[in-house]
Amino acid sequence: MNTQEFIEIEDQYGAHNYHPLDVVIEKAEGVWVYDVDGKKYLDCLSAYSAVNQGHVHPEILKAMLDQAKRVTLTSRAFRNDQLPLLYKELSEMTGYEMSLPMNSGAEAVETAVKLARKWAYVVKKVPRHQAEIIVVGNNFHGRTVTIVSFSTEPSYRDDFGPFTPGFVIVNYGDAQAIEGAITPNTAAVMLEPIQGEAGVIIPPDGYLKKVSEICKKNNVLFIADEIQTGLCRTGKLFAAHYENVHADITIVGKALSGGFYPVSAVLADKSILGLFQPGEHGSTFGGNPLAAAVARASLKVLREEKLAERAAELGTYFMEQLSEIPSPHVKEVRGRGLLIAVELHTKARRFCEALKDRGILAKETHDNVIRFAPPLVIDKETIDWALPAIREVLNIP
Ligand code: IF1
Repeated sequence: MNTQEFIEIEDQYGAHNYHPLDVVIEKAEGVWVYDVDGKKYLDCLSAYSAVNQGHVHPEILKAMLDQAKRVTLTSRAFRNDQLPLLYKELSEMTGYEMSLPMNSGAEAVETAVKLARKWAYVVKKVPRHQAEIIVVGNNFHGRTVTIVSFSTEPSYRDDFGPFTPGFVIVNYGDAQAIEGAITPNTAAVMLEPIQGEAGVIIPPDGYLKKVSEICKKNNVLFIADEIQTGLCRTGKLFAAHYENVHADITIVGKALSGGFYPVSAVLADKSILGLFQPGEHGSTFGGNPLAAAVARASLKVLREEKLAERAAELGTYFMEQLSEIPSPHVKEVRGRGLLIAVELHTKARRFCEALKDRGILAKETHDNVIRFAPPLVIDKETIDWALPAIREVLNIP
């Protein structure tokens, strides 16, 4: 079957909860993906930063296959030989004493919300069911009803109420607004160190540090959602590290599995994660041996291939080159590492379609922004290969 035939089947039988580009991918390797018509594309989305290690990384594939032949799922009613090793390797790599494994990013965000609320009631003595969590405008933390309860994007929340209470929304980038929103019932502040879905919004210098200090001063937990910005994407292990901030709770997902399997986790010290008692929280697949083996291999690739340093170096180069492209459409080029946005004066969709026609897959976000976030294993030669096509597209009438 060809592209059109696949699309017709998808349109007939599948819910239309996305508006994907008309490319039907049948194979992927490294930074390249291949469609059913035999066309080759440079992936500049990396499945929203889940494929930092490159598509079908051989080491992660081997770890997955080897583990799948042994045991895939034990449930947490019993123990397995992979999860303890993942716990230890996550702690050594991130500096957190403990972690709690889940599956999707949203599940890990929900876990962090429950953990912060429990900490408020048990440690801070906030009266039960009055805990407040401060979040920021244009946030994206997932799609569950609780999470969209504090979304400021009407299409993500308006048809899905009634909503979960206990969230206070302030402007992103304004540390004083956070201080002003703190009450005796505030459990935590939760935010993305860089707002991905909002269009790669980078906060003012010092913002994360100030928020962290305000949280410490007011006995409030700082929760960093690094599901998209973490694990080397922005040129450091965590984006919060650009300001030397070590959040009380850090949430990871996506590249934790290199795109092979849904694996997420909440990272924190024992004084916080030690609050969960047996049976209070969990999930069928959370912490399964297959997920743990895949995550261990994914983290190993990040370390051994020095993907943070690579993202920093190649991201700087890519952004410099993009910034030098003369174009009547470009308003701003911004980013950190290989999380790059080209903001246009106009809607970005048609430019993404034109890029697709030239063998580059990029996705528009928030209407006017083209996100360039290739796998971190990209090389300078491939960036140089892509630039002429990007230059051409940024100058279509
Ligand atoms: C979609 C967006 C990106 C995330 C952050 C939590 C989650 C995500 C910072 C939830 C997930 C994904 C979800 C996917 C598209 C993509 C996305 F455009 F939706 F917002 F990346 F920018 N925190 N982001 O970015 O993790 O439950 O998806 O594993 O829902 O369309 P998840």
